[in-house]
Amino acid sequence: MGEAFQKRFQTTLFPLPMDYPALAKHFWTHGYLVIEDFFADSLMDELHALILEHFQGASDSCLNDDFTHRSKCEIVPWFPQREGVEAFNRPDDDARMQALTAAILGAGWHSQYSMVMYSARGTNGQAWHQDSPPETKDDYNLNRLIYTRDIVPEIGGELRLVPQTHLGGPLPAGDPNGDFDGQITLYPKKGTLVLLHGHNWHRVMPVMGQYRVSTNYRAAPQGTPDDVTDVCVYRNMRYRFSTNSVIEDRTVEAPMAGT
Ligand SMILES: O=C(O)CCC(=O)C(=O)O
Ligand SMILES: [Fe+2]
Repeated sequence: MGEAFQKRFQTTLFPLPMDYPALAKHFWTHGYLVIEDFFADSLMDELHALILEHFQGASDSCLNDDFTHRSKCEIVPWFPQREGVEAFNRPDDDARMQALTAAILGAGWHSQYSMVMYSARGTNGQAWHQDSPPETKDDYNLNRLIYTRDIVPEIGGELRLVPQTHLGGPLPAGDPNGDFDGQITLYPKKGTLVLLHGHNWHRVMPVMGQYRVSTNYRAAPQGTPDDVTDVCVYRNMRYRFSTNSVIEDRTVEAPMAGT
């Protein structure tokens, strides 16, 4: 695939009917896929209002302080479908979303959960990570990320990723936020759908203005364990959420000055 074609493909507004096999091929080549204007503004506004209502005034993290400190992750999650907030079923039930997911994950795929992620002003976003260990190659999640408001440079919270890293191994140990050759930065707009392989190296940039919100409809192929994302790989550790524990310390000693 030529460079110009790739660029166009990543940002084009896909007309209906979508070419699901071509989109799935693009996803499996690059480890991600961006489709602008996938969801109507009216649905985005409705979900956004519910998100703001939920987070109004409160942004206490359910993540413990040690985790927040070590992982450089300052995002507050909310699982609206678990609380019966029905409007959040609509993206999940969308026929195009389901067809696209099936084209990527194959028959028998399933939705895992939807998770709204809220980052307050002045927070760090998320350091580089893989949502699950890449060594078990066939166990992975698909992030189906929806943005109810534009991600813009003035606010921050850009999604940064390294294409094709879903095909390789673990993130190298090192600076949790250090740059990589070949990294790209996405600015998803209101209504954009970003599909991202859980083994792809990705991070969320710091949030400078107001707040930042994304909603992740996670899905997985048939046979994937429900706890596939229990262990997250960072550049300084592997962390198990169910036990709130660091299962591998990957801290790299900074070289001594003058050596
Ligand atoms: O909020 C985003 O843009 C990406 C968050 C993320 O890393 C994830 O949902 O796995
Ligand atoms: Fe992630």
